[in-house]
Amino acid sequence: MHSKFLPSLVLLLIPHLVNAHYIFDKFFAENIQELKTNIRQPKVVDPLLDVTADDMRCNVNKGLASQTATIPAGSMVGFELDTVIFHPGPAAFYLGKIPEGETAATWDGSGPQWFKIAEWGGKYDPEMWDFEPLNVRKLNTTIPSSTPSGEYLLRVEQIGLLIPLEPQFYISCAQIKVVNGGDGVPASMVAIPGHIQPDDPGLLLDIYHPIAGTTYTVPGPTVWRE
Ligand SMILES: [Cu+2]
Repeated sequence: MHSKFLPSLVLLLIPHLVNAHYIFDKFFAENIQELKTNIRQPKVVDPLLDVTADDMRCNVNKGLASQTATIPAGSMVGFELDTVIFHPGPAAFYLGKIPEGETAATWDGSGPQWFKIAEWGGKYDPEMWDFEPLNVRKLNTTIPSSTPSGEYLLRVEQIGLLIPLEPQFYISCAQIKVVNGGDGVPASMVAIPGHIQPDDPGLLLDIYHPIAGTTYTVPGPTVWRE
């Protein structure tokens, strides 16, 4: 590691020597708190490092989830971590539409079925890039109200940019069933992997050397909300 990164890294890591990573291990919604049984629980706390791997879909899991949560379109959904997000970087929520013949409890996440419904980015700060989803324990948004009814995987992707040129991916999937949906047609549907290229500028940002006047674009497709 290049020594110029060291001071900032040490500051970021000191409070977290015991558990230097984190897992989105709980789901919540308007009437649901700390549900673990609809999440395909990641096997280990370590992040994924290869954006081109199939594991990018839903992480390496202990197994499928035993439950699928029913969520009205237009209502809130979120993920909660086992700690706070302490690695600066962007985050996004995706919905994966379950293909014909599958259910949320069986689908492996393959095919161009995914669309982004929310994202959290960063802004320039002369000291260090300032990312919105930092030091929070929960991320949440609403299911777009025109989302068609049916089963989906809800996927969170938070990208830790603490080590320049070595982005870390923190990913979990929750099994949900959207009810009272609309007739929207999700746009910018993508396959995972394939949703982010390894040379995406949003992965290669050096957060410790901000350049004035630059902006940050969260990796992946544009957000669909109708
Ligand atoms: Cu970590």
